[in-house]
Amino acid sequence: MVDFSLSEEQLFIQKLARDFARNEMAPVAAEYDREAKFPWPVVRKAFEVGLLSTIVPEENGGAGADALTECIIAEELFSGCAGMGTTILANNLALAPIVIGGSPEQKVRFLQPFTEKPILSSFCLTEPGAGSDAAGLRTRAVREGDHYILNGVKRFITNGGVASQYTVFATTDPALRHKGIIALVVPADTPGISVGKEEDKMGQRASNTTEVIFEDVAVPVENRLGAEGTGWKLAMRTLDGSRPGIAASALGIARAAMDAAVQYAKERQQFGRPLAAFQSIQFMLADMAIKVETARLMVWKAAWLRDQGLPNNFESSISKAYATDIAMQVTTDAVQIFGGYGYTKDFPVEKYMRDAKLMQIYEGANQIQRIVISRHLLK
Ligand code: COS
Repeated sequence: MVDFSLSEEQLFIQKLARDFARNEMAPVAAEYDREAKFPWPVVRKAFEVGLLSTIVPEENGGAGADALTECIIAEELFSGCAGMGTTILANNLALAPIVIGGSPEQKVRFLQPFTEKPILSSFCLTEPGAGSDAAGLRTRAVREGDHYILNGVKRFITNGGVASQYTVFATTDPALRHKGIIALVVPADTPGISVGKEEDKMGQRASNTTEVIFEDVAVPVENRLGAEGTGWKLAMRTLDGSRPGIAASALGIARAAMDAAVQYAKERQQFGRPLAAFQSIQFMLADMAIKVETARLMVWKAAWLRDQGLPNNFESSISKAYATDIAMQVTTDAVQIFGGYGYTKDFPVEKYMRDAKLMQIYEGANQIQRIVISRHLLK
């Protein structure tokens, strides 16, 4: 049986997130983007209405949102502002390894605080020399008694400069590649941690992207998630879970761009008729709808599999590559329909286009998704 209907709870949260995006994010999105300002007021409001850290399980005081609900929230938030959406959703990415691999005691310690106050967390995997080749990471964790001494640099870390807690992937022995990787939960006020360069980005400028530097940081062994050597699989399982959410986020940007283009095509008059009366424009709008609707089907399938406890690595990567690619196409076409006005900052479509670009790059570049997909076909 296939069922596309949402539960009452999902419909409620969809409306909540849609209203939040419309009322709290979209009206200030251009300002935060222009000034690359961090959206603390929006983060606090998101916490108040229950849209922050939604991944925290109910037994730890959270909403315990499943993968499909996360996707529904992501689509709505990103239709309001992708930079703010990334800020909010990066929290779930950073907390996911704890939800998946943490002990009951670790869940209380490291998840519960996120249900009590509006604080942020970062997923620290990427490094200057290890982006797509994540297993080549070099951040070193050397065991000394009941602590690991952590040394290394993480780069392109969302919420890096504003987080209270980091989920850090490090290696006990680089020669072991993925088998040497461990996951550590590290409070941001641990001595030896500093925030490095903040990126000045093309899009998603309301989000905070920085280096995080670890210099002789002593982390208790009890902060390790799972056994030694299991950190890599935890990272991969986390990404299988989060990539449909990224796909849904891209879908939110694409939908917002399509809605703006439809509206503009009905209003803008040329040659004595609205743009929408020209078949060339109608076909562009139709192609946008085809892409948005088919992307949502793939997103929901990838999330549904996850919620059934079924493998979704293949579908997760397809959803991520497809939805983020169509977001780039749809936003580019939206700019085209707006013409010269679309290229100005007087209308939101140029921002959608800039924001969409990052979706094809982060959380596994789309080339990486195609590696994953083709490995499934060829194995
Ligand atoms: N779930 C569980 N295990 C997985 C897995 C998954 N989704 N994907 C891979 N593995 C396992 C493999 O089965 C293999 O295990 P064994 O050693 O037991 O056989 C191990 O992990 C290594 O896998 P593989 O050989 O495929 O590793 P590669 O170094 O070739 O890398 C990719 C695989 C490219 C998929 C990985 O490096 C990747 O996802 N890179 C992108 C990283 C990323 O998304 N960065 C963004 C950070 S968050 S913004």
